[in-house]
Amino acid sequence: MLQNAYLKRVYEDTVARNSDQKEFLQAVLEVFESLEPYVAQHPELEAHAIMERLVEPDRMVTFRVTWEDDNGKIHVNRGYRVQFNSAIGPYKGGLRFHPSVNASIIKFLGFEQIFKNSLTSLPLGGGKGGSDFDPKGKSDAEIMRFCQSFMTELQRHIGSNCDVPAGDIGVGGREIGYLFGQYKRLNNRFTGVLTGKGVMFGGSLARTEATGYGLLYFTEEMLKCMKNDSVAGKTIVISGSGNVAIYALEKATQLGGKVIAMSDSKGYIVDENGVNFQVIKQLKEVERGRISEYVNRVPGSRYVEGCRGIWSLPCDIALPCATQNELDLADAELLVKNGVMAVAEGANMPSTAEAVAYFQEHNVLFAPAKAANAGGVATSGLEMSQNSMRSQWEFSEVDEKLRQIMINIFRESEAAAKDCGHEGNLVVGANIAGFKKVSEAMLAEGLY
Ligand code: NDP
Ligand code: 2IT
Repeated sequence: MLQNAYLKRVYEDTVARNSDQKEFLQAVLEVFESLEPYVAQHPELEAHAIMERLVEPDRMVTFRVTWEDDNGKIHVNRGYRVQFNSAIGPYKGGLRFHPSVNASIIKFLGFEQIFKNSLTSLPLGGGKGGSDFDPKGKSDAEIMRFCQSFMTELQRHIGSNCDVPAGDIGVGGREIGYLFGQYKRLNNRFTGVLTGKGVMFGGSLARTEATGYGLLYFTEEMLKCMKNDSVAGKTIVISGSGNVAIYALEKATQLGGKVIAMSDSKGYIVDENGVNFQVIKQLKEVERGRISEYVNRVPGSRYVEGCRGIWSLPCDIALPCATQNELDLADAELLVKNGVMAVAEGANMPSTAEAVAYFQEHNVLFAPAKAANAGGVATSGLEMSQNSMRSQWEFSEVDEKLRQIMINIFRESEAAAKDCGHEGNLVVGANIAGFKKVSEAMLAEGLY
């Protein structure tokens, strides 16, 4: 629990004002706990009510999204955009389309995005959005009509120097294309208002791969600096099989690791020979099918119903890449019992607070989401730069910038942890390093 009186007071007030938003409160508490040593040394933060201002978004819009399915039936969903903090740059963060989306989920994601974006060292503020729309089983035409309706409202709130959305769960290249088309149609402006665009209309090469690749660049650096080791030869388990998981699989394999299992929301597959990247990519990215189908294409692999069981598999490295709170204390205990040496979060807040504490108590290297999955938004930042310059960098150029950014994030997080007496604690380090720049900018910019 919080020791610092100022942080405690602001946290209690945040609970009282957002009592039904458990994911948001979970994200706030984690950041506040990390900031205790820093806040104790910086009384100006309390004098300027920095923490009170940080937990209250600049603004949050919710709106009705009406769309018609292929049978002419009309549906209504709820859309969201939270513009959390713009101290260091335009609001930036993905859009999530998933039935579980609500105000708490959007606010936890938007809050985390503030610090993650700061860690990238690029000028990006924090935002997030989405809808409780379920893309599963919808035709391309239905997805297009939903995206058009969603953007018809969202477009009045965003802009290339104001707020730049991108993808997240349920929003990939197809959705970004439809959203971009509608933005352009309504505004008659070809600008970098979204990232993750197709490479033929302003998208950056390597953005699709960036989050998964970045996760592995971070993991490789963490293993090198903290254990004098590497990904090569390690047995790896990855949860999820979406955008982040697919490219984590590819890079992990390229670095010499062996990924033995992956999942979707229904179950997981085990392939002791190493999961085949081409098969997973075809199955999940192209066909949008179920992961259970993998066993019909790869002899010797097996499918297990239910996604949680994936953490019972012995592995050296665990990469949760599906969704929030997918790895709890019981899972952490199993992983530690089976000898896991490193956990790096590809998803946002995939480990519960109890699981994180358990890993740290048992000397498992732990790479928190804000730092480890920042490669996606960092490359979005690189896409914005390319759009502003009206140019396009080579794949290898973007990939190398991404790798350097991930190495820097690791080093800054490690150094910040050491500086405040928490050597080796990358949760504390990442939160402090991300917070420092944002709070200094807020102080410099005056009250609002
Ligand atoms: P995708 O929609 O491409 O894939 C999501 C994957 O997670 C799918 O395999 C999906 O299974 C599974 N999943 C989603 N929700 C649940 C759930 N409630 N329970 C179990 N499994 C679930 O999303 P992304 O790969 O883009 O995102 C994955 C995570 O990474 C999210 O936490 C996201 O916020 C985070 N992230 C994404 C970034 C990006 O650039 N895309 C950047 C940084 C973080 P199924 O197919 O069955 O639904
Ligand atoms: O969680 C994330 O960082 C993302 N979904 C990517 C956001 C972005 O703007 O690229």
